Amino acid sequence: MQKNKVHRWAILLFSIATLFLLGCETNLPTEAESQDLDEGSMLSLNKKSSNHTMPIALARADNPRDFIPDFMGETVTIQGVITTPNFRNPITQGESHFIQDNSAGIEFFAFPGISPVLEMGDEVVVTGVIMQFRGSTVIRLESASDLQIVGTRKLKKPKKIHAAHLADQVGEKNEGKLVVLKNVRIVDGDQFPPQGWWRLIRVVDSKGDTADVFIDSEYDIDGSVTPSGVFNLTGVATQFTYDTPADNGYQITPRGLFDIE
Ligand SMILES: [Ca+2]
Ligand SMILES: [Ca+2]
Repeated sequence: MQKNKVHRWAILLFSIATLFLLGCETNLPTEAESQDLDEGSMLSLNKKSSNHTMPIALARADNPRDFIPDFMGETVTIQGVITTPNFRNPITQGESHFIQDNSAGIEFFAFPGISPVLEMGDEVVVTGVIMQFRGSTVIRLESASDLQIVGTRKLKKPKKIHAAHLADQVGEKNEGKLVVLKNVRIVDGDQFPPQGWWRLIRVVDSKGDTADVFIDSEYDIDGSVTPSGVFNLTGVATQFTYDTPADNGYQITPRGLFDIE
């Protein structure tokens, strides 16, 4: 009898503690706070909010760090804004974009015919499977009913970074985010690709560090004149590597000539 009483008290105390912790965890960070949260600390946040979405930083968490997302193969729901045009041919390759919330950014992919056509600025709620492609953490849409466009938003200003922030290992922290490299120039000898071709080129910043720039053939940069002077380069921080661990191959991918100013 006494033993049962103790047992019930233990359950009651445990329940109170759990409720308290859940209460704490639903206090999601403010915009300013979440900029400072790294992926590890986001793990302490609750997966659920009122609409059962999780912060993107949590969806792409990698803790302890092995450059493989902890939710690999699992289904998650996120909410964010589409920051890029389609990186692929929608008919043959499907929809490929990046999505960002206040905590982080992530690549989005859907095979042809599954996703509605998405535009930059669309705010979406997506349920998908976390996967990895050439080192990039991706949320893959499995079914049309798992994506809702819930509004349209003005894109936030890109995060200012230096070329060194795309270096091996450290680049992971920015992967998926819209970023800007201020006052860069193209490394001598590198050129934009001809029309219809993609190419990896390099820029150098005022600190003398270089960053890889992926010029996609889907946009209007290929075939245009290579700038000779200094400019600000906006784009999404991307990754492409065949290595294990996938801790290198970070790049900036501009979305068009409007990202070069
Ligand atoms: Ca991991
Ligand atoms: Ca990665």
